[in-house]
Amino acid sequence: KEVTANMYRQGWDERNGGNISVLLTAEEVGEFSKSKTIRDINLGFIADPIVREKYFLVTGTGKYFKNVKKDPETNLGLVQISKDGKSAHLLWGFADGGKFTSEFPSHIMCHTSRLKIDPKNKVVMHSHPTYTIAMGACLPTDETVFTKKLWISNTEAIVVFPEGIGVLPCMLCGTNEIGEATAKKMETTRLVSWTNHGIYGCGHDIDEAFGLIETVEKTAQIYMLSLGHVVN
Ligand code: 2HA
Ligand code: ZN
Repeated sequence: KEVTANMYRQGWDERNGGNISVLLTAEEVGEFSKSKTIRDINLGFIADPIVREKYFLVTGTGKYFKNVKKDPETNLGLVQISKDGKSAHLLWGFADGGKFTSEFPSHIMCHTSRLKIDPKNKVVMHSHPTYTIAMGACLPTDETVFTKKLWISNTEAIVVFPEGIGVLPCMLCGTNEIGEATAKKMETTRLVSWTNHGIYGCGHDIDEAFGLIETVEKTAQIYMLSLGHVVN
């Protein structure tokens, strides 16, 4: 609730922009792990065995970050991925009959990639930070170029994301294809820029995912304010 409100206040998540998913343990889910399934929601892809039967708290499709705090039960949902990886059991939330974000394929595929190399990964976060999108629009879709421009604009950048940032060209969002491409990049980096759209970040907790995106955005702001003419 706090992070969606904060991201909205930053101006990164206009209207229904942005989405977040958090992997929860059975202990964290508590009594809800025994809840009867409210309904099953088709995933539209087959989830990898590593995320099957796992619980995710996720933002809803068409829902606004600014509204999560005042009405979490409508704007968020708690789901458990089915045993066969084809659907998600809704255990709580999406109270108006809604469903998870259109970017859920990307989220689940990114969780899959990260869990395979980092079992502590819990959070996947997607947002539309203004300067990050502007900077990506001014550069070739080349992750070495993007990464180096960020690193030379702000010394914090290389400290916070020494593995660099992945870059995808402008692609149709909400599809399995962009999910697969993002998840592939997430095998080597915790950050992926979607050219002309936004960014993905992940981490062990909400602070780590948010902090990565926040650092990229601050650095992109510096880059854009210096008109890309960083010479020192
Ligand atoms: O949820 O951000 O990428 C709306 C979006 C689509
Ligand atoms: Zn988006």
